Amino acid sequence: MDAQSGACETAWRLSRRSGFRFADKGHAQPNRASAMGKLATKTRTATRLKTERPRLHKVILVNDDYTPREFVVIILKSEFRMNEEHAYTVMMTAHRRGSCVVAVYAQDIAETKATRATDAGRAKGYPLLFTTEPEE
Ligand code: TYC
Repeated sequence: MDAQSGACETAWRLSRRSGFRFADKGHAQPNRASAMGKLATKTRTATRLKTERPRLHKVILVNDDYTPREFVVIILKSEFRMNEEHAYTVMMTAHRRGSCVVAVYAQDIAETKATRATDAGRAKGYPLLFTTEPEE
């Protein structure tokens, strides 16, 4: 890392934490010099750097006619760290309504969990399906 990008990185961190405004432009203004002709003012334009949080992604449980209810509950408990009551409620919501949001995570975690849970069903010969989609 060169000296300039190091300074830029530091400025970025500071501005994220504190909202500190950094002056990035300085212009001498000779037209506003004093009567003495020796003093000049400077205009500083502040730049606030903004970062957006990555969108969270929903993991969605999709109903089917073949996967046993008890198996769905086992997967929800093991892969999504749910207790029995919560897992049963989510399973029954998908059973009755066709699908149910299980949880929201960062995209890579949502996709990994959906794949692992779907694969666990497939390993037993069930068509159990978990999908993901970005939150609004
Ligand atoms: N509908 C399944 C049954 O009656 C149970 C089930 C519920 C399966 C939810 C999948 O996402 C699901 N055996």
